[in-house]
Amino acid sequence: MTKFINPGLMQTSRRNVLRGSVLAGAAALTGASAMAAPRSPKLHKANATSANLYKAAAEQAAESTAAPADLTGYTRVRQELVAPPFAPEHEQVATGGPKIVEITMDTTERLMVVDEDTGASIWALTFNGSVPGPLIIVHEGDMVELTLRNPTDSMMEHNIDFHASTGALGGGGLTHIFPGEETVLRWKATKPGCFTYHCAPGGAMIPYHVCHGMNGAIMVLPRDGLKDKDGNLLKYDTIAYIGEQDYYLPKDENGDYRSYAVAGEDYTDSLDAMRTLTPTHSVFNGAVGALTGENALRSKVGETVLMIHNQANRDTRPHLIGGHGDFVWEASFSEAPMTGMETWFVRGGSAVAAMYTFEQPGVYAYVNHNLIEGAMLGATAHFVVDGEWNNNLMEQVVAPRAFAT
Ligand SMILES: [Cu+2]
Repeated sequence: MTKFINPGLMQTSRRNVLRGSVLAGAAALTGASAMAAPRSPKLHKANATSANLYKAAAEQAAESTAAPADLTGYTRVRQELVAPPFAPEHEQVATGGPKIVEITMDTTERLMVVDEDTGASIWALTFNGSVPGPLIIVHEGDMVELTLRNPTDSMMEHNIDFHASTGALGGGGLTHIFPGEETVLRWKATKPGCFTYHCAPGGAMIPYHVCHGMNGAIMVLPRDGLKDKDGNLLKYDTIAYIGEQDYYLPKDENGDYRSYAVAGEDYTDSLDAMRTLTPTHSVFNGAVGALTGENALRSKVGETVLMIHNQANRDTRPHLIGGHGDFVWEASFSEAPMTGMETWFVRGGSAVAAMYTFEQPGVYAYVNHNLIEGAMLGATAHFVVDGEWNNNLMEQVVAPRAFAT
């Protein structure tokens, strides 16, 4: 049997030499000059074991004598990924046989404003330039075939760990790419449900990348669609894809948010902020206000929305103020959904689907119902819903007035 994880017996290769330089260069980063070297991010000693584990997992591919994958009966399709909060074109009930779903993602590093009011910003580490990364949708039994590219102007090494996949640290051990490199990973979607994916380069770089936005979700639908507890088909009209992101942004001695010239320059400061376990921001879709006001989600009475909520790092508890989770899948789509939920739970490192049919017009706030995080740290979205008001469900019988004394 092949031993996949064996940090002590790594063969020398070009890639090992490159990764070895990462470990050997474990001196503190002190500024932009240190980042000029493309592989300068350091890993603390305590994280070396974790880093080695990720490196060693990559070796199983080269040394494997396993039989090639049987792709008989599969047809190839390409899925064009789109930016959140939108979903790629897809079928809710699969037609035809299993597919090899080809997707492409770039590990883009970009400066993003987190909160215009305070000037808080971050050199976000992203999949395809957005926080969260794009939503991927396949069916159980399909193959996901990802081409992952690291742009030549990147500062950092990246990879991807799919929680929906099986083996090699979720693919994390097989997808390490340096700036200017690409890799292709194919894996079979055997577990139906919503799942997180995230970058996981090893050691402290794992939370550093995840807390800089490098995460997203994949939905693996049952081939015959979503079902209620009696097996009846449940269809949605639209998807609202919401990624909740906790940021730990460094501040200066005056309490102002620091700014940095290049991605990775904040590494040491960020780790200090992350050690507090107290986020400075917890936002939906990358920034305060990304899904409120002009950016609000739109719907109408009678429309059924599937809200997909991803949180790669931290527990959260979505609540739709004025509405409900008619059907909520906190775990597998193979299980009957919970019904009539007021608030549902997203375990850190997972994604959850909640289905709701709007019955009243108006503005709904969709929040993390830790209300400190919802109202003060940014975790709020709005649905603006058009339609006719139903007085049978709610009516203001007496408008606010002074009461008689
Ligand atoms: Cu990364």
